[in-house]
Amino acid sequence: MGRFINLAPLLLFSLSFCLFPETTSAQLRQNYYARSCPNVESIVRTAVAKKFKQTFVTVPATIRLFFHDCFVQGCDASVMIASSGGNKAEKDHPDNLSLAGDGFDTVIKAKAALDAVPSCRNKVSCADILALATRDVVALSGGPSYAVELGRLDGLNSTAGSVNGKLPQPSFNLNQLNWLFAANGLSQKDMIALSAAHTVGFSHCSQFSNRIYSFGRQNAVDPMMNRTYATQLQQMCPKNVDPTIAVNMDPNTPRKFDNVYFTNLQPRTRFYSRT
Ligand code: HEM
Ligand SMILES: *[C@@H]1O[C@H](CO)[C@@H](O)[C@H](O)[C@H]1NC(C)=O
Ligand SMILES: *[C@@H]1O[C@H](CO)[C@@H](O)[C@H](O)[C@H]1NC(C)=O
Ligand SMILES: CC(=O)N[C@H]1CO[C@H](CO)[C@@H](O)[C@@H]1O
Repeated sequence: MGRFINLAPLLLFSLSFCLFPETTSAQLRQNYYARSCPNVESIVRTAVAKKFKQTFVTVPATIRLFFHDCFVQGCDASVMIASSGGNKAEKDHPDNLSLAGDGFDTVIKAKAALDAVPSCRNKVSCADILALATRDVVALSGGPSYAVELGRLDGLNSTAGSVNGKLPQPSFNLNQLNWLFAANGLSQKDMIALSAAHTVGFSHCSQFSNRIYSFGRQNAVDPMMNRTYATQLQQMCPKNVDPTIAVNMDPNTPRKFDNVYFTNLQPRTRFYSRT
């Protein structure tokens, strides 16, 4: 991976913009590895499918890893760099504490499969592997498939400090979410669509317990919340639950990449009293 330098333009779901306008930007394209590693897509897909059979966690873990990688210095796989000596890398920032190991393992396994093919050895960036693997886990769990443009270069630089302020917090309001996504070239519509990823995977109860137990002055359920969903969350996350407990964000179809996460969120009433 040493030959890849982090000067590539950031690309997330084919919305690209230039982080370093002073450098010439390489254009990503679907057939980037046509000569060096023509079977890159099938090799990655086979490795990801094998990992998926071992554990479903592969799906949410890979998707979230891609998201966290892309929002910090672009999609350069720098989230995977290990800390060395006193240098804490991105993955050691508190916001990464809950990144599941299976996402890292998915990329490592796919890279090993590529490196086992002589012509592909050390040719494909981990950033591209992560982008392909994310597409593949979405499709494997029943979501849509899509073409992925390639040619990302791996970053060599990863610091825990670089994560500060780059990832959205569950406490963020709409303006804060819009602002953070806009900083990545993404619209409010993109932000909402991408949040659909929460149709798979876990959240620790502590991330949202205020919404189901101690919202506002009434110490009650957030009145905006879908009652059915709030009740399901309360059942899975009793009051004063062990903070290490994590629950399915979509309790209805936790292993399907579908739109049920959005259905779950539909509010009780069309008339909001809050502003
Ligand atoms: C819109 C702003 C977002 C916020 C505030 C947010 C917040 C969170 C939180 C609090 C968790 C639970 C972490 C834990 O307790 O362990 C989580 C999990 C997750 N997030 Fe997001 N997220 C956002 C956007 C996204 C986006 C854009 C994606 C990907 C496209 C994504 C993918 C995931 C996945 C797949 C999980 C489950 C991870 C697992 O089970 O291992 N999130 N998110
Ligand atoms: C890594 O990034 C940090 C912060 O962005 C910067 O101060 C440092 O010089 C970079 N190191 C290398 C080797 O590029
Ligand atoms: C609330 O969530 C449930 C479960 O996903 C869903 O069936 C329902 O349509 C949602 N909306 C309302 C208004 O209850
Ligand atoms: C998956 C992973 O590497 N998680 C790390 C996130 O940061 C914490 C704190 O440094 C590490 O202990 C985890 O291993």
